[in-house]
Amino acid sequence: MSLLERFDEGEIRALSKIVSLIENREEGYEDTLGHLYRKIGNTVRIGVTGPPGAGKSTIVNRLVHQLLKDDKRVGVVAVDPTSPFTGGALLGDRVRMNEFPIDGSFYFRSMATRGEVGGLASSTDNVAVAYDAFGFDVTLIETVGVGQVELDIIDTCDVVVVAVVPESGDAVQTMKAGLMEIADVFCVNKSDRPGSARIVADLRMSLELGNQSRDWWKVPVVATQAVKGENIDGLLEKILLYLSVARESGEFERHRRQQLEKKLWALLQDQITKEMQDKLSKMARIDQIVDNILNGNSDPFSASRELFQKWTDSVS
Ligand SMILES: Nc1nc2c(ncn2[C@@H]2O[C@H](COP(=O)(O)OP(=O)(O)OP(=O)(O)O)[C@@H](O)[C@H]2O)c(=O)[nH]1
Ligand SMILES: [Mg+2]
Repeated sequence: MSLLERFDEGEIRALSKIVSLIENREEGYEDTLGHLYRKIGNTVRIGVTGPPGAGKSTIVNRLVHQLLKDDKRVGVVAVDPTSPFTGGALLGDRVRMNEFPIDGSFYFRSMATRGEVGGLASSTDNVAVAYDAFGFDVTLIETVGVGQVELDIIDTCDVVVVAVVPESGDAVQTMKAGLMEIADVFCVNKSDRPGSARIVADLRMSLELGNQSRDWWKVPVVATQAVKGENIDGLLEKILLYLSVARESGEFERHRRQQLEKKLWALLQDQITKEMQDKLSKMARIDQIVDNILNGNSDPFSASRELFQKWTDSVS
């Protein structure tokens, strides 16, 4: 049987191989994805983001348990900013994820960012496509939001959970970190810690006062103690509520269309850039152009305009 046939049969090792193929962009991965794209659309993607150590992995772990209990098939992608081989937190994740079944109802993959931010978003999205084609009901994506959100989680997920802890500071700091505008559901984790009730109230008030950009959804703030599994059902309830309200309002569909359109443009842009560079580096002496700029005889703006003209002339 071919790899794709085994994948279609629901063999987890085939999924694992395909995910590696996609992640490493091995030859032929685009054709494989093209094939997978024909049968997707049934998986909901839940993103969990927030500052380091907020408890994202613990929350994801608990959500997986809950979803498996509800007879859902679940895939997880954890995007870790460190290498998979040295990241301590990541090894921790691995161990904890080992407690799950290997009967095809669960799969976990972690991906290292290794600094390559741009490519990561599309790799994560592509892996989620494989999960979808494999038949998971839910894909959970964990990513760290440090200062600014590294992976554009909104472009990859249907719903975004932002996890914060009492130690992350108040609503103003959350806003500064850019987490306020991306949250569909807020989760204040480590509710056993002092200051938890205060940050919940603080976030609720800020959300109330801030101009909520959506008239169809009021961002809820849920307090959890993930390490004990406390109120994870409450969190899941709000996530599912968001998804059903989004579907009813048409926002779900609109968002997915927007994601696809963005992906299409990004792919096209990659292709154009590559082709343009290939062509222009044959047609023009880039090193000489750089020399001219350095010598004060040209500037990057006019040089790029001239190069662009050269390229458009060559393709017309
Ligand atoms: N006290 C307390 N500790 C918690 C809770 N949830 C998670 N933790 C602990 O917080 C630490 C960090 O949890 P993780 O789930 O690894 O956090 P994370 O956000 O995934 O961390 P990174 O992926 O490294 O950013 C672990 O030691 C957890 O056991 C909680 O509700 N209360
Ligand atoms: Mg984690």
